[in-house]
Amino acid sequence: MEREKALKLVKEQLTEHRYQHTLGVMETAISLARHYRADEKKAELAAIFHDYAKFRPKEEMKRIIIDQGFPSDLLEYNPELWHAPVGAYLTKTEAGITDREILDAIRYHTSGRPGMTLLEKIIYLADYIEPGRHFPGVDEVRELAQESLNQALIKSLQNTIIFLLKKNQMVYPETFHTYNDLLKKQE
Ligand code: DGI
Ligand code: FE
Ligand code: FE
Ligand code: FE
Repeated sequence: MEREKALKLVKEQLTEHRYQHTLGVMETAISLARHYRADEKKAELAAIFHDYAKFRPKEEMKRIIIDQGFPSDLLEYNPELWHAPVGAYLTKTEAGITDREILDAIRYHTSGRPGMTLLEKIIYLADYIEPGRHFPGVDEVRELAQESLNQALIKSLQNTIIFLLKKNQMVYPETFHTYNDLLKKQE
């Protein structure tokens, strides 16, 4: 699918703010893909669709998670986690994108997963460091991302886990599993 068509489909689903974020993720993902020799076209499409489901009603997301057999424990954790697998599903059914690597990069862009692919890592990080993001620690992750995708990912997962702990929020176990998996692979 061409960039213009993909952007048009996504724009209809998002607020202007979230659309601008999506453009930032797209540019960042393409640049990381070039840097780390991943497929730039897949990075572009995964980035464009990564937040496709962000504003779907909770009831609709819940139904899709149940009907499509996504892990039902997701429903016990923060609803912020739901738009990732639901986004992968809707990108397939509504936008007609069938590429497994693209759909998995969308699916795992919030929680991560152990054994993340190169494309999954790129989308996860691009989402975290795109130019519109301004939270504490983001510049450090931007710098790390130029040197090592894994080190940047480890730092961003640490930041996210600490952020959730400080807000007294639960942490989805997959986020810990992703973190542990990357640490294990350091040496
Ligand atoms: O959709 P975005 O805002 O662009 O970013 P995202 O899909 O990475 O969502 C991140 C939000 O999800 C962030 O505000 C923290 C929240 N969240 C809630 N529970 C968890 C979680 N993020 C992770 N990684 N793990 C959780 O358990
Ligand atoms: Fe998201
Ligand atoms: Fe993220
Ligand atoms: Fe996002």
